Amino acid sequence: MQPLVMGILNVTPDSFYDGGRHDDPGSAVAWGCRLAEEGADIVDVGGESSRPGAEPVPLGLELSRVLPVVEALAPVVRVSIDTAKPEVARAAVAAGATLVNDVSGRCAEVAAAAGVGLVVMHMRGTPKTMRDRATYRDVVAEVRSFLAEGAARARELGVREVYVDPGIGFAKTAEHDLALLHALPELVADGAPVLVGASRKSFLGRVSAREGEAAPGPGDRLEASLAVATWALAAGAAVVRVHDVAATVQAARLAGSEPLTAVPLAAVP
Ligand code: HH2
Repeated sequence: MQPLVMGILNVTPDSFYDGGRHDDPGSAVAWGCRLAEEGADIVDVGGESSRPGAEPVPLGLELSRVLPVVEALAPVVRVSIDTAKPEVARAAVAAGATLVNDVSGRCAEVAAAAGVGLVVMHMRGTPKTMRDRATYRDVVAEVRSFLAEGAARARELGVREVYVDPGIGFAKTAEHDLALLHALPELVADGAPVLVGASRKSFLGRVSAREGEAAPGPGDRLEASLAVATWALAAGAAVVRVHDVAATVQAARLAGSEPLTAVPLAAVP
């Protein structure tokens, strides 16, 4: 199956990369339309940052951030709702979202009741506490069994479209993130379609830092993000969640085409 590109749209003032860029509904909707034009198969709308240390956002505020945007984008492109709160997931689905990106493990019932898809993501604690919980005996085995259980539970509840996501950067060190990416073929072999969200995350700064220099910030992690998206797709991931849709679509056309002779070639003068 052709892999999917999920474009990130954070309607927040404080997301680690796009915070404050689309925090009024008009510019958020315009950016979502642009992501769709660039080739996003799904636009993932979020109203609460889940970066390490982030404070929780009150329910009413999160709803007021995401609902107008979901409603306006749903006729244009497939919309997913990125939330930890079942109430937000329920309202967003009523407004037109057809995929619940459940970063908390609390939204499976909502997806089942509404007949929409679900992303089961691994994390521990909350964004505020998760940095203290990055201790594993065997991170790959523990994440794989967490995701297998979460996917089985979602299917038992009646969710038909279930993605699993190792939760890059969520209660993980850079070493854990790299171990999980390295083990992607094993996670893919477990059977559920895999979603990978590594775009511009902090472990990429660590990976691309030069000896003795400061690690590149989120704005300087595009190349590393494309490398990881390409690796993830070549390893069999079904979805990559990214900030840079146009660039990733280019990479995905090559990485997802087996054989390469199947890459669609445009007619050029
Ligand atoms: N990462 C973030 C948010 N939601 N959802 C899934 N399924 N997988 C992820 O890896 C993932 C996610 C964090 O990235 P971002 O939305 O860019 O930043 P912030 O949480 O600061 O808004």
